[in-house]
Amino acid sequence: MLTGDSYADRPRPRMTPLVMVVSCRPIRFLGSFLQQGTQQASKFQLHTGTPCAAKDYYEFLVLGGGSGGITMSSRIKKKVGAGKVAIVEPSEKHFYQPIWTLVGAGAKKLSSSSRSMEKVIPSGVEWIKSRVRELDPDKNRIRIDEGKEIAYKYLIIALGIKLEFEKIKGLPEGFRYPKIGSNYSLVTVEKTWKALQGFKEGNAIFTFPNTPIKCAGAPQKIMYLADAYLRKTGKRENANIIFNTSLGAIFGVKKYAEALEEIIKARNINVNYRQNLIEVLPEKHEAVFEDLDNPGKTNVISYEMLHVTPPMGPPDVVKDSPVADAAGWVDVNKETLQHQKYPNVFGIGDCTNLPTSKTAAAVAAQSGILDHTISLVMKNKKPVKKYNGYTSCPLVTNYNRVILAEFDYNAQPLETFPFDQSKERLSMYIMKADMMPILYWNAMLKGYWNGPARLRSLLHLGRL
Ligand code: FAD
Ligand code: UQ1
Repeated sequence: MLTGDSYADRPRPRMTPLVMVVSCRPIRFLGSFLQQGTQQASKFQLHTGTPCAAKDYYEFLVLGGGSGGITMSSRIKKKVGAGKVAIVEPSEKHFYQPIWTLVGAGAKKLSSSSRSMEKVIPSGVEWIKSRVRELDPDKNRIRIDEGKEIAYKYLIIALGIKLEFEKIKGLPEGFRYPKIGSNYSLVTVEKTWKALQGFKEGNAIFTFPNTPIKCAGAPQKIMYLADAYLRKTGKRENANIIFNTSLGAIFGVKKYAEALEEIIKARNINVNYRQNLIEVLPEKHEAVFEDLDNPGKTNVISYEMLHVTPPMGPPDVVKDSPVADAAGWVDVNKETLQHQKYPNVFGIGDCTNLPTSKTAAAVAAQSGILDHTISLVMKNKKPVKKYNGYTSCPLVTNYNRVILAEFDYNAQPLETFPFDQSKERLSMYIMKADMMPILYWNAMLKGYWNGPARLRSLLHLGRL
């Protein structure tokens, strides 16, 4: 499972006429779990909630069945009705990734993070159980596995972000050894908890890479939880907790950065800025960091536990296509989410170049905006609703405490609740650990959650 083996690299069978390979029963295929994080590559097949049918054209094609893809397919299906929307997604399971922080700390079970893809795809939306291979927006069509082409009137791209463990020397093979884990992948998240439980004495190292990542708070959330766990089990005195980050600050929003700095001081955590993990030597339990401010200088640190946040980048199929900007992300208007060049193409979530923190909370807010944008574009009108960059990061600082960071494009706090959210609170932990998953599965994925903007207005009425 940890070979980095990819379906893309395998010899392909000769192309078979589509009708010959249509099947309602999913064929399991163990592919590159680790590389893709949430993706399970599978043999090409078409799969729908109701009858299995293959079409060459859909009014709406949604690429990716993650947070953005499922949410948007629910919303679009309500607009245009059954049979007109299809999702292209290879994975048999849909994952609620935000709970992986708590899985890595032993506070939730991994099984609680997933549902079968079939169950989350709305009825009346067809599931094309395949991988997108090529985008051809000039011809309004895409290509999937086996070379099959599908045309569309409107395209929604929600392909997420690509994990790039292989950019660190010694990984992903190094995950075969103990003492190392990563909350960012389905196959390594439980290894974090194993490493934490097995901790005896030495350095516990937590890393942050030199690329954009999803949920930029997650690399430090697991560190605070590890600190709490080691205190609870009487091992904290034997532990030196180190946060080695490529960034130059602990968090991008001043208000929350100041609160986190206090916690770091109080808990005796060592933070080293501008340190980027470049190699893991798992047999020697050593991690090698480059000093980003002193080119050529490296620091080697031995570890008793290592939590890796991998480098990340845009999915290859986006990067190599005309919808990408110079950095490889889907190039969308930052207020309307409509593509900058192709007016019938839209982007949502981690695969876009929206200049905000990549989170499911941001996807929720974006989905409300994109819903409006698409309604107007379908009527040949100009989109008007404007996304303000809302995103949120519940910074878990203990097994019963969260600082709820919420902010906009200008890195200004945009808080929902009428109290100071930079304080660690039990109520915000309960919201993160127990209420958010309910909201996600039952409201957001069904197209009923635009983020907390309305709730914020309501709760702040008393302040006006
Ligand atoms: P995803 O949900 O990742 O979906 C992308 C989908 O595209 C996947 O299903 C994938 O299989 C599919 N796909 C990829 N390539 C192809 C292809 N070629 N063809 C077809 N399908 C493809 N967010 C929060 O709001 N709060 C949090 O507390 C939080 N914590 C997090 C903690 C961790 C450890 C992690 C990993 C993430 C966390 N997030 C959090 C981030 C959140 O999960 C993501 O931002 C969100 O899932 C993004 O949604 P998306 O639709 O853009 O991508
Ligand atoms: C949110 O809307 C959301 O999307 C469902 C999350 O993703 C899991 C979040 O973590 C948070 C915090 C929000 C924001 C919601 C409220 C009620 C503040």
